[in-house]
Amino acid sequence: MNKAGVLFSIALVLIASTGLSGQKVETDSKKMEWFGDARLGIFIHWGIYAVNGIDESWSFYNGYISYPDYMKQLDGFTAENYDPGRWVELIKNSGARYAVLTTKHHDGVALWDSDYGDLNVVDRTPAGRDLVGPFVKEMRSEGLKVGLYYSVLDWSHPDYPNFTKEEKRYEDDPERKARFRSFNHGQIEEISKKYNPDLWWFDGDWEQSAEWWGAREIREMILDNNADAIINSRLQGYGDYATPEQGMPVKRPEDEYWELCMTMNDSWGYQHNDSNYKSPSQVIKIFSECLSMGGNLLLDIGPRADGSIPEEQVEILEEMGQWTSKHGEAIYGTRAGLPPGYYYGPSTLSADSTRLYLFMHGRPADGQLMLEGVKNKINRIYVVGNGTKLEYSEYLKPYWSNHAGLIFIDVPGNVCDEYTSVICLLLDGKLELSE
Ligand code: FHN
Repeated sequence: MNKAGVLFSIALVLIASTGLSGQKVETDSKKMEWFGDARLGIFIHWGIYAVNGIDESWSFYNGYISYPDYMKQLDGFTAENYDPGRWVELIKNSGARYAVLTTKHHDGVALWDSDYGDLNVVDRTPAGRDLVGPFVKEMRSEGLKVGLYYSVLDWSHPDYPNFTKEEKRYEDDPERKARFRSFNHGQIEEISKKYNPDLWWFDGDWEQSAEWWGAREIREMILDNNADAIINSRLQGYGDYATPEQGMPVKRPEDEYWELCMTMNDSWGYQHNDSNYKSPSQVIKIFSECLSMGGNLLLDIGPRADGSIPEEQVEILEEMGQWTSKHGEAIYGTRAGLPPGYYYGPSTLSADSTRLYLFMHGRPADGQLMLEGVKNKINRIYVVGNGTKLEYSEYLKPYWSNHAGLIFIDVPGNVCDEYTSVICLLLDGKLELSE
């Protein structure tokens, strides 16, 4: 690419970035490559809230349990069956290429041996050891990218202004604010030096401004230690990608990079009373929508206080794994698919735009799929993960018209996947669409 081309690409990245989440920084598109290709990540909410099986941090903030009673959970957090090797095996087999572990939620309980204060699982729980390091080690040895979640707000810290919904510690106190900031920045630096995550997943930034958090300084500190580290959007404008939560975008987001974070049931952490799990079929449909709009899915699990992963969650991960391993070519490294109106379902495109993947939930009632507006000659149509060549016919394509015809693809029921099938169209070149 010549110099003008390079400048143009940088400008495009900048435009795409600033459009989203009020981003105030330039994102290096090179460092985002693995993230854009990965498509599936696993979120892990693990903390003392799993002991009672209640809302992480929010349960005391909202007054559903007193703070002292919430903190009594420290005594029950054993991690006795924590097997990071098993966790990573499940994550890898699900088809995820990265995972994000909560190192500290809004309750302030650190999952590692922090030198800043003693509110951590090593000093205050029967677990008695660092729980982050072994996970990071296993992830790296399996070639997966490591994401670490850190809540910038800390409702337990004596110098943080907010305690509960009803009780504030102070409104304006520069000295306490400075003490909190050095604690906060100290912990972030500690994580950076100890574990050097590939991705930082900040949370809780909504309570204060970028200036209050020292967000610019946090970003600089992280990137000084690892220039390739990716930072999510929740740092008051100092992040690299958008993080819609529990809400599927209806239209393709403007942000070049985004990730939907979503629970499997209705809870982030383990809650024995929550059995409202989405089915594997529903999760795969949601994942397909993310893929089709060029985003990733960060699918959450909530291990128990002993470190075991509930069976319902294991089952969803395993079913995802069956599906992702069969349909990998339509998932990893692909780009957003067709704009609305061309095909009534999700779709993706290979990075070189010569393969179009049509996703099909269930079976077509009359055995046919319809596709509009694709101008290319189609060299072959086949079922992904199965290889069966499919027949098709083209209509509304008179010899005198330059407009693309209507394609009807025959899909016999016996080639369909139990969940979502994917049909690949091998094009004669880069995808060209009629308006
Ligand atoms: O308050 C948290 C919530 O507990 C959970 O951690 C989610 C995950 O994205 N984030 C926050 C709300 O945005």
